[in-house]
Parts: sequence; C-alpha cells; structure tokens
Amino acid sequence: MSTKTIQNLQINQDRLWDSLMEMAKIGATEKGGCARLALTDLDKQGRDLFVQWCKEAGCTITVDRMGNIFARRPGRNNDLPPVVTGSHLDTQPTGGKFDGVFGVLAGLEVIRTLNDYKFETEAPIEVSVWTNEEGSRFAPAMIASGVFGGVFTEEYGHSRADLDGKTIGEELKRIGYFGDAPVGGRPFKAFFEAHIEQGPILEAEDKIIGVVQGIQGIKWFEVTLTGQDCHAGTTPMNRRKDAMLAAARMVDLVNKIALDHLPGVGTVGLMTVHPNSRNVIPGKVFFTVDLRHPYDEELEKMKAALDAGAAKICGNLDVEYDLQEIWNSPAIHYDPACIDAVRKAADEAGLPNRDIVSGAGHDAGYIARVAPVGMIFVPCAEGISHNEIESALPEDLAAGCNVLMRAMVELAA
Ligand code: HGY
Ligand code: MN
Ligand code: MN
Ligand code: MN
Repeated sequence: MSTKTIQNLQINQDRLWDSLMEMAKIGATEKGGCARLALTDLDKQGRDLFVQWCKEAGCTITVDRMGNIFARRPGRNNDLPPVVTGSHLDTQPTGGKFDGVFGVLAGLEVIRTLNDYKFETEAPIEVSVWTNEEGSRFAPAMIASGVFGGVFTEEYGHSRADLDGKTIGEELKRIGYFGDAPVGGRPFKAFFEAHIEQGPILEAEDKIIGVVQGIQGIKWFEVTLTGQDCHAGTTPMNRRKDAMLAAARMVDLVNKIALDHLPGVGTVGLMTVHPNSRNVIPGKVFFTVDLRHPYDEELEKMKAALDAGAAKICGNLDVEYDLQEIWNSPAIHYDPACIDAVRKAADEAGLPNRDIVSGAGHDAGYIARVAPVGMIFVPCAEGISHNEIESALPEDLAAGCNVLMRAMVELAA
C-alpha cells in the first residue's frame, strides 16, 4: 500500500483542461462546440487519440463487439473485478466540449495522477468509452452500454441504422472499432461516471458537486402523420388533410402534457416534412417525441395523454397517424454505497454538494443493471448543454475529478 493516503493526492487541473481542449479540436465547430457524431471519422479520431493517451499512461486496451473501449491500469490483484469509470466521446451535432468527454478524460486523469504518485490500488482500474451514447445518429441513446447491461441484444445493437441506412455494425467495422471482446458478462466492482450536470441547479445553488441518486424515466416515440399533398392555392381550407397542421397541434400537445405533469419534460426535437415545398400542403410529417419524468407511473400517464391527444387531433383533421414507442428507460436508482463514497469524497474535500436526480440519460444508467454505480455532477454555465456554447470552469472540473479519484480508490482499495 502506498505511503500516501488518497487525501493527499490532487489531480493535475491544467493537464485535465489541456486534454479536454485537445480533444475538443476534433470536430471543432465555429461557435466553439464539437460535432463528433457516433462512428464517424471524427469519432474515430477522438477514439484513436484517447487510446494513444491511455497507452502512454501504461494501460492495456480492450475493445468489445459494440466498440466500447476499456483502458486498464493493473492493480496488485488483477483477478479482482475492476473499478471502472468512463462516459462517451460522441457528441450531438451541435454539442459542447464537455458532455461525455469530461467523464472519459477525468478517468484518464485519475490514472495519470495515480501513476504520478506511484499509488497502487488492490483492484485494477479501467476507463471506458461507450459507443453512441447520444442517440443522435443512431437511436436509441446509450445503446452500447445498453447491450453491455443486457437491455438490448448485440444483434439489435448492430442493426440500428442512421437516416442514411448505415448500421452501427457496418460503421464499427468501417472505423476499425468492431472489437472481438464479448459485450458485458464480466463483473465490475463498481462503476462511476463524472459528468457536467447539463442543468441549472448546481450553479444556482453554488454547489460544486452533485451526488447523483439516479436517472429519471425516459420514453422516446416516433410519429408519422399521413394526410394528402395538395395545392396550397387551390385547396379550400375545409378540404385539406394537412399533416403539418396535425404535427403543429401535436407539438403543442407534448408541451401541454409536460406542463400538466411537472417536473416532467416533453420535447419534439426532430421533424421531417414531405414534400417540404412552400406551396404544397404537406402530406407526410415524421417527428420524434422525448418524454421524461422521475416517477415511472407519471411517465405512463404522460404516454396515455399522448396517445389520446394524437387520436383526437388526427381524427379532427382527417389525418392518419402511426405512433410508436421506440425506447423505454424506466427510472434508475444508483447504489447506496457508491452514492455514499461520492458524498464522503466531496465532504472530505470540503466541496459544497447536494443530492440530485439526473434529467439526462447516461451510460451509467444501463451499467447500473450489472454493477454498483455512482455518478458525480459538476456545474456547467447556466445549465446549458447540447449546445455549442456549453462551458464549465477548470476548477469545477478538477474538483469533480478529485472526487472521482477518491471514490474509485476507496472502492478499489
Ligand atoms: O438524451 C440524453 O439524455 C443523453 O444526453 N443522451
Ligand atoms: Mn452525456
Ligand atoms: Mn448528451
Ligand atoms: Mn447523456
């Protein structure tokens, strides 16, 4: 056992920040964000850089059949299940520099710091990168951690296609990350994910650490409305089958459902219109619905209201509709011992903290099905995320990384 106690160890704030800024150059956007969609060449570049850094830190690398990457630092007893951390490197199309990436590079910084101090852990430590967390290019979100957690089959995971019909399996092969390790089926002593809050609470309350209790329930739907393409000038208002009007009313319905079920939230984020011509009444509209609530029974009520509202709106407008629930992720509750380890680390470091439930989905949510899990949140400016202006303070990121290191070492002792 190293002579130093973990309390004396501090991560290197500048090195963490520099790594984040270096990674942010891959897919950098003009407005200061990142566009590194899952399994694109840019995602490959980010993965390759991460693997290079981990090898430089003395880690061995394993890639599984869903492209999940595991960088392993040996402990004294490598037969023990590892303590794992990590998150994702893929971003939204107009994503920021920190969503996901912070959790991956905070894990690398923990390894670099333990190396600096020659600090040995009993169990091995691993840093993981989970494929397609965002669910932007391929739905659903968190699909690869979902396969690892036994929620989706590997076959389903490989079959999911983007809007151009390219599948995850094909893209993994194309970028060279279709690994040969089986997906899941191996124990973790514990899994921790560090992440920006992506909401306004910590900043508003001057807290630096969020002790994450779990994740709210999430349901994703796909809706196809079919009316009739017709001339915008010659078709009287009482003879239209206007799919766009039905879509507009359903967007308002989703908003009303959320407001009727607070603190639930409802979002229509993606919409395609056919034929998408300014003087044709749209005959077909496709859009997505994202409903979330901390309590599953409330989320079911929101779904029922969506079903009933869709029938009424489309019946009144003589528009056919197809409403499919494509993803259901019930509310997730994290492991009490991991939660306590996070809170204890934050308290010992004198960091103001509070318990919090995650509004966003995270890979940790699915890993919680197969391992004890904890999460650490740090503030981001004005709670803005999934936006190119996403930002966080170096000292807050370093504080979160120190809490991560202490919690991991406690579990790996
Ligand atoms: O949708 C989510 O909550 C996550 O950011 N993928
Ligand atoms: Mn994320
Ligand atoms: Mn995200
Ligand atoms: Mn997420």
